[in-house]
Amino acid sequence: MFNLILFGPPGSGKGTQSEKIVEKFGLIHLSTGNLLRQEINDKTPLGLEAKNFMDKGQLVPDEVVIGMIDSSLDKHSGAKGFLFDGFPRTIAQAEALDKLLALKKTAISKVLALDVDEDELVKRLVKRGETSGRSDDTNEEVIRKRFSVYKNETEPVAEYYKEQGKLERIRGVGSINDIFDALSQSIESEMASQLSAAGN
Ligand code: B4P
Repeated sequence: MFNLILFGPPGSGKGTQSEKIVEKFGLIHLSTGNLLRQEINDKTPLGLEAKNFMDKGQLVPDEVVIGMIDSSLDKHSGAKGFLFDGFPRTIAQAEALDKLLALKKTAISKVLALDVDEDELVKRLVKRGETSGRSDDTNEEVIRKRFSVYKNETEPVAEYYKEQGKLERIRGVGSINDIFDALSQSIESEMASQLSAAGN
């Protein structure tokens, strides 16, 4: 299996690039942000709980998102691989993901981190807020809160995967297609080395 994490701060383009990656490489797209927004739209108890955290720019509790990922992995047991978008966002989530994948006799193949500076991110999110109807994008204070949560709780996850030798940083500024080309090259080279390792 080929399991990829697309990592980066809020608004770095994870959702945008994920759609193109899953189409090209045939991976199953697991976006915890999308899964949570679906629960909110469906007005489920989980969605109502999650909305309280998301509207304040805070992370939803680990056990909630880990449970969602666990059941999504089970739903797609025949998949050739997964693209994790916006997950893991804490060290506890990263450790839980490693355990869930080990149970399925697989592991994370690669972590691609999109690097974008904060001023560009705020610009993108405020612009998206004008049309998306996402309540976490309309207030600059909430957006800034999401960055501070990212720095404190999520950025250490990059170090976790760096220690495993799986992290690669890609510049996330420029045209969407140029960034996609850089991501694709890295995925193709990792897939090739996974195949050659399997052949040895
Ligand atoms: P997410 O849904 O993951 O969203 P995001 O981080 O805000 O955005 P993303 O990086 O996907 O940006 P996008 O491509 O859309 O999280 C939302 C909230 O859910 C979190 O704050 C948290 O509360 C909760 N949550 C989610 N997962 C969780 C977890 N694992 N644990 C706990 N809580 C969790 O791009 C943004 C904008 O930029 C778009 O408008 C796009 O058009 C534009 N854009 C993209 N690429 C561009 C480019 N190259 N140039 C110019 N603009 C570009």
